[in-house]
Amino acid sequence: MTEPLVLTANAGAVRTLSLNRPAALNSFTTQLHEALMAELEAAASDASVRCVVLTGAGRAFCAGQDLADPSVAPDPTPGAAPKDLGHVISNWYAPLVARLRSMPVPVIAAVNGVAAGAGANLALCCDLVVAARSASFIQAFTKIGLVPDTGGTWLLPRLVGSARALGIAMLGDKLSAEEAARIGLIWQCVDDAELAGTAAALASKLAGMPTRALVATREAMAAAQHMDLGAALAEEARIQREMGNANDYREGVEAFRAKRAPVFKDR
Ligand code: T3D
Repeated sequence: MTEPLVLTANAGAVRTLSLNRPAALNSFTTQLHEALMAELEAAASDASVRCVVLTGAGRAFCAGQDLADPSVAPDPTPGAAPKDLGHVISNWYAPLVARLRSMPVPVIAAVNGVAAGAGANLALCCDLVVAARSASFIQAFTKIGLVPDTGGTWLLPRLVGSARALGIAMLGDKLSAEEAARIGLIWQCVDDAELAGTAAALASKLAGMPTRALVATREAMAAAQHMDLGAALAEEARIQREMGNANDYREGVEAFRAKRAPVFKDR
């Protein structure tokens, strides 16, 4: 029997998805895109899931596009027509980013090894990124004559400012997990042996929190990036009105006043 391209595991309300093409460092083929998208859809529509962890099987997180995939790799035959990479991005990577950024639950990237090209930006699209000390992030695009995709042009300057974003993207150098955490590209770098436990603890904590408020926080922060302060304040009022009408807010305040742990159920 062939191994699934995405492994799934459940622990309480946490679903872990592991990219599973270790021999090719979990690089993306069309089939891996299809499998990951299907698992993200399944997690999004399963009310028992309150947090998703994305990681890689084997020694890598994800090496981006599979450059040996004949549907995207340039045809070496003289005079062969170039492949339409715009089509690849519009059909696969852009929908993947949109799916991740609109998940109805928080998503954690547990970066277990190298994250290169689209694999690096796949991780950075997640809400929290925790990486093993031996992991690294490489904006590998310019090395093969491409520009950052999978949200990289949008994410990088927002995460680390345009000076660092341009340095990271233009040079394409390997950035250690430690350095990535130091400059604010990711949330946390931990010792390799602690990655799984740290990601599980973070996921379990998020799964017990008010999911709608967490997701609305992601959305509000993204939306505020292209607003002036006045518009952001108005948007905060609009969202807070919505949160204030939800059961989780009532539960949170009641639990606080009763000095007990809250039990959040909205999703
Ligand atoms: O469709 C489009 O092209 C547009 C979309 C673009 C999105 C992108 O992601 S563009 C960027 C694509 N990714 C890369 O350029 C990264 C290429 N890989 C590397 O630079 C290195 O492999 C790493 C720095 C990631 C890791 O280096 P290292 O020394 O730890 O491992 P390795 O020996 O290079 O790789 C191990 C195996 O994985 C090797 O296979 P082999 O020789 O053992 O059979 C290698 O070929 C394979 N592998 C690694 N990355 C890819 C890959 N195979 C296919 N595609 C890959 N991206």
